Amino acid sequence: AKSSPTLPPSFSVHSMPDSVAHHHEHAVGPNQCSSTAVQPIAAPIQSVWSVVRRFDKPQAYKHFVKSCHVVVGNGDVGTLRKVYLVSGLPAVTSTERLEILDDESHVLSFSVVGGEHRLLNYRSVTTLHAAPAIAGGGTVVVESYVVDVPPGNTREDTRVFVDTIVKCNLQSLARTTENIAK
Ligand code: A9S
Repeated sequence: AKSSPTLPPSFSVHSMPDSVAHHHEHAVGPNQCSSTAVQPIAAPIQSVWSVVRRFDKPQAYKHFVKSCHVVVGNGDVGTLRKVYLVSGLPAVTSTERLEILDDESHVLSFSVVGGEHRLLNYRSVTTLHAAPAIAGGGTVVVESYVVDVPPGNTREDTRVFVDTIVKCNLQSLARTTENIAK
């Protein structure tokens, strides 16, 4: 079953071309959950993209990442990275595969394919949208995901947990790229 992304009314899927919007429509299984976060950033789309597109360097803005190294590949689709997480999380490592890298449409997607953590079958899609109305020649970032609900957890708990991480990452991306732009 395909479900429509849930976007705030301020930025709907109708604000993006169909060619991009379809990336945020996930097939959500009965034991999975899915959500979408939107982050406005006061920096040009090329500055934001230059950070997001670096699949080999998620620690540039993801503060839960301690270190990362590429296992296979050179940054193209199919590249595998192994991420080491900071302590204090219910996770140690995560192995992730680059699924989409589109420099023209500003789309990046990765999936979690292994590691020591509880987020099985995690897949996210991040898209960037030029938003000239934002001061600083802005960008709107849309990130959606789908993931299995871990045994013993509710769909709601899982969504809150993952939403919190995704929102932290996007706020950090905003701070990082707004500083680059200055
Ligand atoms: O890295 C991302 O873009 C998004 C998420 C939700 C990452 C989650 C995570 O890396 C932790 C932060 C360590 C939480 C994984 C794969 C598992 C967790 O439990």
